[in-house]
Amino acid sequence: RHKFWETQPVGQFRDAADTSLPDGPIELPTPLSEVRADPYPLPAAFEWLTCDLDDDALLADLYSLLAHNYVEDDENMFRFNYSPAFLRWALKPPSFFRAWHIGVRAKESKKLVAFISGVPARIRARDDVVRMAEINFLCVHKKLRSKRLAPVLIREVTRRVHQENIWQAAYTAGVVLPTPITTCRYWHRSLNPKKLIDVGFSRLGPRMTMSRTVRLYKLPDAPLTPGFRRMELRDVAAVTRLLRAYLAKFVVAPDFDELDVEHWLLPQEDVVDSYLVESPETHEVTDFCSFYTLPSSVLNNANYVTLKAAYSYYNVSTKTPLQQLMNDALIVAKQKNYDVFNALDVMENESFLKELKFGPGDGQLHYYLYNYRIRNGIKPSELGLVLL
Ligand code: MYA
Ligand code: JJ1
Repeated sequence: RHKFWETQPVGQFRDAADTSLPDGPIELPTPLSEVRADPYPLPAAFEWLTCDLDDDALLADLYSLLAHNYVEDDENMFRFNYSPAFLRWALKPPSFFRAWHIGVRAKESKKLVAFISGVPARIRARDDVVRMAEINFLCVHKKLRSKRLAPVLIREVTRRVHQENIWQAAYTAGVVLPTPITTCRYWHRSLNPKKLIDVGFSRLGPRMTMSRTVRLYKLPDAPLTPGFRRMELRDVAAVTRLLRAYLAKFVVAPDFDELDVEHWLLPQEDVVDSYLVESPETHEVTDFCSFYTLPSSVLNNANYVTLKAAYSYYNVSTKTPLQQLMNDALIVAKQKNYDVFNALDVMENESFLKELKFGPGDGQLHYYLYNYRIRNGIKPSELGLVLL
């Protein structure tokens, strides 16, 4: 059934019943001298390209490949439209490897036709902090689909990760592969219901009019919690402490240090936004919330070309109730003109989704680890990891 995935060190569907297999690496590292030294062969018309994302022309080519060929919903009405600034942020975290930004070009035209990337991360699974690659942005041009190029890209990124003496990876996909550690659902909170209905993202509920719907989703003009403000560079240490203590509660979560927090959570216009609550009395940072910006292209609509979506990222509440904190996140997203606020049912998100008028989407997101077994998997609420 899975000619490629059957050959890989991932949980196989047939092992699901075998409770004797231990948690942890599926196969041991091999000596670096045994890691294949040269790139896997590509069909003759194509060549590998290690991408320099500081090169604006190359970044524009990557942006365009993804904008036209990356992930769509099941009815092909919307397609993710990651911005160039977002791609640079996502692919250049602390200690990134340029060799893990892997393109495939047509030899003759030099056109970028496929891509896959990895970035380094420390991810904790139960008590074990593991150096991993986070694999993302796997894309093959629509005209080159179903030619088994994806397995070549995956083998090549694996080889380059192994060259750095890293033997595990984490990734997400909308498709079912062997074998998810957990399956999450997307939830959506309308901020601009009229536009969402006009583009077919949502529908008018039964016995609802447009004006009742607009009223239903109305939000205050400004955040309600005293001391709620944007995160700044001076907050990195306090946010790192909050986040580390919080993520310790989950079975699988990133192990963030201050450099990671500065990169992944310090606000960048139209890329990532973070807010916190600073106690007006003690000036202590007690709560934190964040979202990233990922618009989608609206395919085939006469009135609109893009949908501006915010995606819930990492949130920590110690004093402000999580529901109140996320309501303030919705308010700032509305102020900033987002059309919809999306969240997965990971971490403690279930505790506010229904109350804050999120509704379940038609999309699922499966989480995977490569060469690391977690027997029986975990629940979405046990997952403390959000990939972009
Ligand atoms: S998920 C986002 C993936 N991208 C898209 O969905 C964009 C639109 N689609 C495309 O560009 C193509 O359809 C892709 C497949 C490129 C997805 N993850 O070349 P093929 C398997 C893993 O003939 P194509 C993300 O970025 C499929 O089961 N495998 O197919 C995370 C089959 O294998 P098998 C996938 O449609 C990526 C084989 O590929 C996926 O032309 C994590 C068919 O190849 C998928 N999303 O191209 C990658 N889709 O026969 C794994 C299909 O066995 C990383 N396939 O069923 C693993 C860790 C590596 C590092 C390890 C380090 C230690
Ligand atoms: O956005 C998604 N679905 C939307 C649009 C559906 C359009 C028709 N298919 C959706 N809308 C309903 C919203 C409604 C608002 C009011 C309250 C009730 C709900 O459900 C879905 C997620 O739900 N997105 C996708 O399908 C995109 C792909 C998701 C897989 C992602 C793979 C990621 C790659 C990893 O790096």
